[in-house]
Amino acid sequence: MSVQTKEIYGSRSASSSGTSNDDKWSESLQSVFELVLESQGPERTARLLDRLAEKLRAVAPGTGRGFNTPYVNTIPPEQQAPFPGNREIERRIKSYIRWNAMAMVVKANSTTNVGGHISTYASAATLYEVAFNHFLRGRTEDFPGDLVYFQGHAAPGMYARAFLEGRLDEGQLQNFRQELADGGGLSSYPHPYLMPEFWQFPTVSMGLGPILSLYQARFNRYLQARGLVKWKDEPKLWAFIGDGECDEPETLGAITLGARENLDNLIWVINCNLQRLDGPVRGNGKIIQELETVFRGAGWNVIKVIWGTDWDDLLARDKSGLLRKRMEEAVDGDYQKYSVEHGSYTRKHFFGKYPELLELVNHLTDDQIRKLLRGGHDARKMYAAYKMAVEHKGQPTVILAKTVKGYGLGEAGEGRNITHQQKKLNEKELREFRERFNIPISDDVIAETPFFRPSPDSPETKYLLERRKALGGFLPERKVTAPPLDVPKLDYFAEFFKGSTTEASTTMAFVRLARVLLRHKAVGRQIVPIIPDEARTFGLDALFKEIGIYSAKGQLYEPVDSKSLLYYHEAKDGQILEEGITEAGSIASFIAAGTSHATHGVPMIPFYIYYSMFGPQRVGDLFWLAGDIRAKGFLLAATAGRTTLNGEGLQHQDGHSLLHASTIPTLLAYDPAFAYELAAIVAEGLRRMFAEGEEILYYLSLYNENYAMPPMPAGVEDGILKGLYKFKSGPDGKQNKAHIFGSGSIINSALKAQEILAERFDVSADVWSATSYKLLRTDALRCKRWNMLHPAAPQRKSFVETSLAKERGVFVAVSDYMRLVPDQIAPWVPGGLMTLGTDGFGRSDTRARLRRFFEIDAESTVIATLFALAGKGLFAHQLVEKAIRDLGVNPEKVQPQIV
Ligand SMILES: Cc1ncc(C[n+]2csc(CCOP(=O)(O)OP(=O)(O)O)c2C)c(N)n1
Ligand SMILES: [Mg+2]
Repeated sequence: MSVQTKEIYGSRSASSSGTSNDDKWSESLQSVFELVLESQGPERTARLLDRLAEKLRAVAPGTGRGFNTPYVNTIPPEQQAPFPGNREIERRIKSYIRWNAMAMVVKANSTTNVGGHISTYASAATLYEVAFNHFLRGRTEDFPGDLVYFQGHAAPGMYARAFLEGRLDEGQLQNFRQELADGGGLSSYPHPYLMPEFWQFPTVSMGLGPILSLYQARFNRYLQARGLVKWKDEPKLWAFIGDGECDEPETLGAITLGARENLDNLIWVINCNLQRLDGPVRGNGKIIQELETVFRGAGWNVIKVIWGTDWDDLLARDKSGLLRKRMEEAVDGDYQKYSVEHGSYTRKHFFGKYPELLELVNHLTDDQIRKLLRGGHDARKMYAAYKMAVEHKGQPTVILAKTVKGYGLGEAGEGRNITHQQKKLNEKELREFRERFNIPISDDVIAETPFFRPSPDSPETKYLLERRKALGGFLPERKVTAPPLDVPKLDYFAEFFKGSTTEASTTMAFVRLARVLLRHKAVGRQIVPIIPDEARTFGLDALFKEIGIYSAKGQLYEPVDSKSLLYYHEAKDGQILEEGITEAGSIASFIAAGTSHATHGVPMIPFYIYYSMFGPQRVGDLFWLAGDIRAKGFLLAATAGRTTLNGEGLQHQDGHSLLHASTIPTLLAYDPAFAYELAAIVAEGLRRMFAEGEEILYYLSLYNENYAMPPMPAGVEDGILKGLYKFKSGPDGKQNKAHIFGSGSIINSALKAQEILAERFDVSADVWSATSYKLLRTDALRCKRWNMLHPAAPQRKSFVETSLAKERGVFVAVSDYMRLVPDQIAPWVPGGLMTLGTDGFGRSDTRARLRRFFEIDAESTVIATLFALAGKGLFAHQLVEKAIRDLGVNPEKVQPQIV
């Protein structure tokens, strides 16, 4: 620093503290900056500034502003696209929707306690209405429509709009959250399972909508890259998200995918009303600034819409920068307070901190100060942001729109901490709401909160319908248009029915099956193999080379293993979705592929193969959602079984995911033992889902234990599909009879026990393969219920009852899963069912030791069978005790299940 500059600006230490010195520095830098900007243009200037910032960091590492921009709108007024709509009419339409959305909830809760939300939509109405009137495109002949993820708790707003559009009637609105009422009602939230022609995407479990939208945006690119769809225009994906919802790991955890894959078809609109359910999202900070950092860091285009038009003038006159400074200083807790207080409070506490700011707002009354709009309530600001978002290239866009939660509710909830839960308004509050939004409802009926729909020839209805027509049609709407597929018949899988003496696991059988299917001319191209970084574990790496790994960028590098036959092959038209280590992302891809029949009219067949332990246990809510969204496809729970996956220990060994999976109503859970069972189930799944169009899911456990795969016995197909069939009868002429149900690779314990029982204990045991306890139980429950409700009619018998009716002796079940799995059918087994299973935490050890530890090996199965016989008085208890000793089982050993 020269002596002269030191004189002007003061010494280093003095200048670092004083504001006026800062101003001087700022002015002088500003003039240089303007010169550079004018002569060099914005891009070059940005580069030069970056270089300077780099120099600064060389002296003081870690300095700099990072990823934040000032707390003002990203789009300055002079760059704001003009609003093309009729603001007055749009405002009226929005007001009517606001009213009806509120009325639905208030009405429902005047006679019931079914709940509902008013304040979420109240804060988001402008975000939705500008989008509906100007951006969201419906489905047409050659365009699948934009895909919109509506924030779950804003559902009343979507119903209220559909009412104005004439798509829903008053009776349906009346029955909001009363789906079982006469004439039907409306589901609480977006559930395609419950309203299959209306909702496309379930969103209400926070975080799931956002992650689905990301992987769906990528899946849209995948379909295009593989030539499976040809669209006139590329659909956009819009996800409306809560600011509180951003605390969910599923919301933010995968956003880098958006930038990595240049998903400029994706737009997130985060409604930053600064509140969640209990209170402020970030009372002591600023959620918009925090999210900006995260998204900019992740490579997204960020558009902040913080201030409404009223603030433009104030900011333009803020020459000193003090207003910006004040905006920056105030935390969200302050802003929330300003939204509930009178204008005088904001004048005193916000502007009043600096005398210059008080002067800036001298011309405004307190009421005008109170009404200074936030950006998310200003249609002009939102329009400009959406326009910039849809035109942005190369990156996904996130719009951070600042709003007030419960906007318009006044003292009934606006900006208050209780607002999320508010579902009742008294008459005074209803009148205020009506006045504020100018709803033509008279005093004498207002207490009944009647719905209001302008007549079909009113300017509002005409305008609204014309806008939707111009944009291609109504939204949301779900339509299944996919054609049936000519799926392979059973004979296509002949090789699996023959059996093989070469030892193989069911996982290996599946890999073989996948390769055979990939070659099939009608379904091969539709198959989507999805893997979260475990292809090598499952032996699927052979597919890398054959069908390629999808990558939007192709392969920009020479793979390290390029010389090998099975090299890691990424390609623009690759078929595999290799997701990396993300089970949430992988199942999101599964859901995108498994709903393609409805979303795009293109049937796709996802095969998602993963570590069974990291299935529904890890991301159960997404599995559940797969049922709600009516996804189809195959879920392959590999490395199944608490003891079959040996060595790995407690956190890997799965002995319960079949139970998690069984909870999903549309899911068929199978635990097959042999290659032919697998083939029969997959063939049937293909038929039901892709030829018949059933919206169901198949869940199959796959094991990694090798053994000879037997040929399929005659006439067992039906039993395989229904859940139980006799695989191998015991020898004739024995004193006692028993039946052992085995599943998965543990059927081998049953088979070995069969030999021991015959040779050493004079027991003939039939071995059955139990492929699905869930299906057996569901069928049995169905019969039981029918019988109960038709007590005088001839009583029905379930499949399991019919199958076992003629069998005598005792019944034992053994599997690599918890006892609860076979216990499901115990009530229908003659004389009861003795179950063995892997209850308790896993251990690292060999299969043999693990199976003894969990008491599911052959010896333990023999003991259980003898004990069951003893229980019926068919075998002496002393002899069971002797057998325990002879078989080398320690009766005092540790019990795996401890509580
Ligand atoms: C996974 C999950 N956890 C909790 C809830 C319950 N819940 C519903 S809405 C809500 C608050 C939402 O706040 P925010 O995302 O900010 O949305 P806003 O209503 O403010 O727009 C909570 C906690 C839920 N729906 N999903
Ligand atoms: Mg919120």
